Amino acid sequence: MRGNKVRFLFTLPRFEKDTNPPQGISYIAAVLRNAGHHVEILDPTFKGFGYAKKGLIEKDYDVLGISTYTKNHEAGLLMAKIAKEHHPSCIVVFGGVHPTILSEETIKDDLVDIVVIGEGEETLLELAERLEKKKELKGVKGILYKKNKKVFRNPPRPLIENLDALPFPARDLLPMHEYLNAKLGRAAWAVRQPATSMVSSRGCPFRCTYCSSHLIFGRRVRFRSPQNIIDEIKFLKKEYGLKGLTFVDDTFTLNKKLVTEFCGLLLKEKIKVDWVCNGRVDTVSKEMLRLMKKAGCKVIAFGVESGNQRILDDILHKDITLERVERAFRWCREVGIKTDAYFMLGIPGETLADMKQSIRFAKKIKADVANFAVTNPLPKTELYDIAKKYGKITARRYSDFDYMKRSVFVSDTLNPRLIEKMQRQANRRFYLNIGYVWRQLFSIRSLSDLRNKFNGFLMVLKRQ
Ligand code: B12
Ligand code: SF4
Repeated sequence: MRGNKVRFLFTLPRFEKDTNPPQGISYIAAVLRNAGHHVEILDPTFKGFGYAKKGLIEKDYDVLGISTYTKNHEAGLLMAKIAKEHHPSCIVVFGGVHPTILSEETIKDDLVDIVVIGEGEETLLELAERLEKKKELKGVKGILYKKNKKVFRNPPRPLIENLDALPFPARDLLPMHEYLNAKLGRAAWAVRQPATSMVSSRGCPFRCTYCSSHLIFGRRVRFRSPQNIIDEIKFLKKEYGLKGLTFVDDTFTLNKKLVTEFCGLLLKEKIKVDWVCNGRVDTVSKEMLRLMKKAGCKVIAFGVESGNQRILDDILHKDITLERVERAFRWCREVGIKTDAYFMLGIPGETLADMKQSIRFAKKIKADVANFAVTNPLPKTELYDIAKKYGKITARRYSDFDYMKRSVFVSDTLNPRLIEKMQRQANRRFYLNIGYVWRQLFSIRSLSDLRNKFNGFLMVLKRQ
């Protein structure tokens, strides 16, 4: 502590390049800073573990906030260990998806002092005020904490109603120049750089069994106003010369009225930005897609997940039909928006034939890019329980839940080797076929198209 000021340091256990700045801790940092608190972010995304370790040892902080998913939770605990060894009196706070869904287990760890459940902005603000005034944590909504080694669970905190009231994320505390020009993901093949990401809503009303999103933000969706999003885009253009933007919302296309208003504002104010977003095939119309295209939308990523209607209905509760998928992809092609299709392989209940059907379907809908993830039923999702009915989850540690790399599910019809083999085969069949290559070459309109295609091609090679 300096005077009575508590110094906060936020971090995340991510040690490899990425295009998406950590929005969660950046929002919290902005809120704390606006209220006059001292905040820093240690983001090791581009510099790796050695940089994180050095920062944890050398920096001055009283409270360390660590954000974790399931996959990187153990790495987060390792960071907490380093911090406690060198700053024994620091308070370690865990937040994010994993601590939220497994809060009781997370707080039991000796390295963890406080767990924040769900959205962190208001909770951290209240926590900061209590800590500065050396008050008790009793009554701070949305936390579990320890006192004399005993765990206390406070009542839950209601979700933030007005997202427009939040400040923009504290991007200035992040290595933004690295993020803005990281030639990765959609920023590499779909939009011009400098590029970054943004969140325009929180929550998703759908019930896909494999998804953890509602566990953080609930099923009721809260939207930022189109004007508030436009203000952030203008700010990013002024500050960083932004040319490309990814909306990381669960389903950007959910509210037709707001999307229409947002596109209208982009066009009215002549704001030139390439943007990409996530959509659901049942939330788009051709008219809406046409307007989105006019307003700068380059790519929509759709979760298709399976080419088998039974799997979509009975296992994933995806509530979409294969006809609607085909139609949405066709509409995108017709209006000139590129498509990014997400598939899951090795879904509990699937057979080899079902996986092959998904690969064929990916080719049939003529997506511009397809991602084939291995299915990892995540803890506390419905799919986790469904998976146990069909077979066995073999994960020994949380880091095994990495759905780009490893399968953790075995059944009579599936095993990790087969699923991983099918993932490689899916990438080969989808990308390395004459129809696909021809379509892609035929769609080159400019030098930047050619550069983006080349970057995309390198990404595919890396996956093999
Ligand atoms: C954008 C995104 C990504 C981006 C960027 C992630 C990032 N670091 O920002 C990319 C593409 C890189 C990504 C990767 C992965 N992701 Co992701 N991702 C998302 C997505 C769509 C939005 C995240 C976001 O920015 N939300 C907006 C911000 C404001 O919310 P937030 O981060 O949750 O933060 C709030 C609270 O959680 C809390 N909070 C967060 N951190 C902290 C820390 C402290 C100390 C406190 C107090 C509070 C707190 O307060 C924040 C503000 O209210 C979510 C879905 C979703 N709806 O959240 C999935 C999601 C988080 N991802 C998920 C997964 C599984 C992954 C991967 C592990 C997938 C994989 N490859 O296996 C990888 C992880 C890679 C890695 N090493 O980091 C799962 C997590 C489920 C789980 N149980 O782990 C989610 C929930 C989607 C799903 N499938 O259900 N992801
Ligand atoms: S639509 Fe996307 S975010 Fe919503 S429940 Fe399904 S997978 Fe999760």
